[in-house]
Amino acid sequence: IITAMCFFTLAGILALAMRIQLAVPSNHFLNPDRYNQFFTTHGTAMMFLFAVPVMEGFGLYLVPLLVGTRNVAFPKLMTFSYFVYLSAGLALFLGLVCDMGPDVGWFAYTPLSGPSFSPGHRVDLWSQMVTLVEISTLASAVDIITTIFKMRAPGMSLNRMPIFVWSQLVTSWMIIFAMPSVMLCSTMLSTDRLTHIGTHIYNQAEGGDHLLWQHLFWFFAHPEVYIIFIPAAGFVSAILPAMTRRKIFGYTAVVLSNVATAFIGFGVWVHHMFVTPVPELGAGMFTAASLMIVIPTGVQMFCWIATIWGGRPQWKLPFLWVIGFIAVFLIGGLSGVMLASTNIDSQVHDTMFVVAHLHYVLIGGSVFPLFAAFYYWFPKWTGRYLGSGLGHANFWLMFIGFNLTFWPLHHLGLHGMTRRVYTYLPETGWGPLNFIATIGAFTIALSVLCFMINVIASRKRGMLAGTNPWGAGTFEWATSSPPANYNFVHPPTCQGREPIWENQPDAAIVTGLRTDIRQALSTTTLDAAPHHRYDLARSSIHPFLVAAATAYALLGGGIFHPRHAVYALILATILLWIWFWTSEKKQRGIANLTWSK
Ligand code: HAS
Ligand code: CU
Repeated sequence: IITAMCFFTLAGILALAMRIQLAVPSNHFLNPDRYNQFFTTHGTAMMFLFAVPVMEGFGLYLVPLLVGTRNVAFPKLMTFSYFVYLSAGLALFLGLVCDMGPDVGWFAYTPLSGPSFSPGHRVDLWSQMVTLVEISTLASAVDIITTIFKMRAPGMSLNRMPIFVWSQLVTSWMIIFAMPSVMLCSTMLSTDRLTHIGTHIYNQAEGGDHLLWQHLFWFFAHPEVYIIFIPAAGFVSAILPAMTRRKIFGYTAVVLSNVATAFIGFGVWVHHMFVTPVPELGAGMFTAASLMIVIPTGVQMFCWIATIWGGRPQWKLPFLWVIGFIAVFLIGGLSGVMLASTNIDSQVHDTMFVVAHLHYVLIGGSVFPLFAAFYYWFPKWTGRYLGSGLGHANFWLMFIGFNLTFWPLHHLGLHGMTRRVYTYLPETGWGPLNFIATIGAFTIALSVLCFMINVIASRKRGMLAGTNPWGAGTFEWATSSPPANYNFVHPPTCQGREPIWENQPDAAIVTGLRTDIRQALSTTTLDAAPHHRYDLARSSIHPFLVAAATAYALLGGGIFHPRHAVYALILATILLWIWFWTSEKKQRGIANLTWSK
């Protein structure tokens, strides 16, 4: 989570530079080449290195606590995933510093990103870091799914799982189907580009197809936007019950909406390609699917509103951020509905209108809930509240700054201002609105600064929060704050969807798990009946070494010479062999646990 926030800050600084460049017409703060590198690195970092990883970070941290277990299923895999992710992020930003920042947009369309239009190593680095970061994302997704399916507290059947856990489950499954698509297309881009391999997969002149790139990329990238939004919606569903003193309205409807969003989300990708030659009937199908996805999102929205309506809302900071989210995301969702129409889209595609839409949904739909999550779970991490004064400054500066920055972009887009062009002429009349947007961007930066100061100041000196500061009903608050490394000495059992509220005073706890080694209880997938004791991995250097070999394989092989990939593969095989050879025996037979009342 912290690493993702660092990438968020770096990408944010790039955005400020772009906004300075666009503040007035015919500006020369950034030259066109630098501008191209900045917007590409900004988009790449925000989508690949911030938004998805930060949500997975929350998943890896919170899922074990929420399902009442001691750890994630595969701690070593998580370590591997982290270092692969870190190396991908460092590669991107080191590249930028060395004037090797990618400059073809975060969706890197071929043939622009192919060898003939983008010689040099900028795109090589980009495509390999994308593959690398998705290896990490996949590893985390596998870890989260296994933890959810096999390690829930006894009694936590699937229909009692907290909605945040559901959202992580759905998201992780989406990752498993979406990420291979982008890994495939970025690897094929690399083989097209590498002179030693020299395939022509996207090369129209040699019988390849450059539109194949767009299909494979958007088949990943559209689901990706819901991979970011669904966990954020999970935050909202987790926070609202505690803030309104009631259970979520329409649990089943919310869960099924998430599942439906995941399914429909794989059937809308062509709405990013309406201006390519797609057959009219096909385009119509994708418009229909894009409109259909509004239904599950709308169902969730109305369930949240009903929860607030029927509860006793407490205007604390996490709740304020949730309200901000509902307002801002609604606007972004509605511009999405407009874009889903081929007629409108063919007019505003590639203009600032799309930029306005994507920031309303991404910042509104995931950064606002993310801040709600920070204010809500900070006491879990530190035992202290985040300060209220700086918290309110953080919220209001963000809310005002955000709308100042991105509302004008709707108008600019409708007036024809295209995205990804480094400047514009004074005669266009776009100056004043752009200037307002730049002021807004700096207001957002100020807001994030307030947040950072708040975190640093509150970490040691914030108001003490106690074990269950919000009076919430889910298991993460059933242990001390901050929790010990093993979360629970005696893991709890579960008798309802909000177990702290619903468990009888004599509810059983799990005893008999060893405390001298990392041991957890494995339960059955549907009903979470105790099954066996499960010894978790010990601390180990191997995941780090395998991650380093993986990074070397992709970056060395893709940027310098394919032979590096071969060396790295041999190295990684040896390292993996040692990893598995030295792993502890996992199962210790069927559980003979004592249950104490
Ligand atoms: Fe989007 C482009 C359509 C949701 C993110 N989207 C993007 C890009 C990003 C992004 C990053 O069809 C740009 C990528 C790039 O770099 O080019 N989007 C939609 C639709 C929805 C939607 C229909 N998007 C998201 C979410 C995102 C996200 C969530 C991230 C978190 N988006 C598009 C289209 C494009 C696009 C086109 C391509 C544009 C182009 O030309 O490039 C929906 O999921 C939104 C549903 C939510 C709501 C609000 C709540 C619902 C209620 C129910 C009642 C509403 C009704 C509608 C009945 C709608 C309250 C009434 C309709 C009226 C107009 C009044
Ligand atoms: Cu889309």
